[in-house]
Order: sequence, then C-alpha cells, then structure tokens
Amino acid sequence: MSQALVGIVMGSESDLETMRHAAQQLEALGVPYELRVLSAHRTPEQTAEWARTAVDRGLRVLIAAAGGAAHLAGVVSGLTPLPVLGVPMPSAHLQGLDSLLSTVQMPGGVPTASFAIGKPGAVNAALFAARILALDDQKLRAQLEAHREAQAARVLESDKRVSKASKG
Ligand code: RP5
Repeated sequence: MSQALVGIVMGSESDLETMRHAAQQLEALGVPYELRVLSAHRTPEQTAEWARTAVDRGLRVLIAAAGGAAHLAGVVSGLTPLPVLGVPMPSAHLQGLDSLLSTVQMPGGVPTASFAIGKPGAVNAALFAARILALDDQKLRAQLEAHREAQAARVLESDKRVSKASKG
C-alpha cells in the first residue's frame, strides 16, 4: 500500500471487530491508511507520539475509536491540527452511550467530530475522511459519487421489490 493518508487508531484490539468496517470502506475506495491500537489511558505516551508525528508522516485525516471512558479522539485532537473523526465503540455496560458522550462532549477550542456508535459510525467516519481527501482529488470525488449512486439504486430496487410484493 502507498503512503497512508488516513490514520485509524483504536483504544483496544477489541475495537477491531467494529473498526474493520472503516478499514474496509477505505480499501474499497483505494484510500491508503494505517491502523494502530493505542490507548489514551493505557499507553498515553505512545498515543501522544503518534498524534504529534501524524502530520510529518503524511497523514491528512485521523479516525479515533474508543469505548467506555472514550477520551482517545479528544486527546489526539488536542495534539494535532489534523481533522479528527471520533467513533464511539459499543460498550459492555451502557451500550456505547458512555463512549458517545465521552467522545462528543469536547470543550470549546478542541474541535473533534463524533460519529454514530459502532459500525455505522465506523463506515461514516471512513466515508467522511474520503470526502475530506476528495476536496483536492477528483478521482476520489468521482468514486464517492458512484458510491452514493449505487446506494440509491439499491434502495430503489428494494422499493420496487417491496411495492410489487405488497400489490400481491
Ligand atoms: C477502551 O476500552 C477501548 O477503546 C475499548 O473499547 C474498551 C475496552 O477495552 P478492552 O478492555 O476490551 O481492552 O479503552
């Protein structure tokens, strides 16, 4: 794979089951990425090093996923000028509501995007990262358009099937 443009970081390997959907979405669009497991709490120094060096390593957008007391996206965002897209992970006790609130409730001055809990958030963070990159990449913009059109076509097909069935 060529030089990574998107950095995906997650707080634990247990998040990979969800975050592989972000990686797969980027792969489908041909966007090179790097994937790391780093924790705001368990490996704070390595997390800071990764965030501080992201720009110089050529990354342009960061996706940060964590669950529970999910401080990873916010901490990373405080250490880099890059856009940081937070993905709250489903959690054992509060179904991800703790992750969502920890990710989204950032103090003013540290802008950090927050997506939906779990797989939809992982997929959308990847698509959003691609939209940012597509601002100066026409080929990627065309791929995103094709993706949007294919998605619409699938819904219209469903509509045809369901409405036909309902007529008996
Ligand atoms: C968070 O704690 C991780 O992002 C993960 O979602 C959650 C649980 O981690 P493990 O105990 O499964 O490693 O830091």
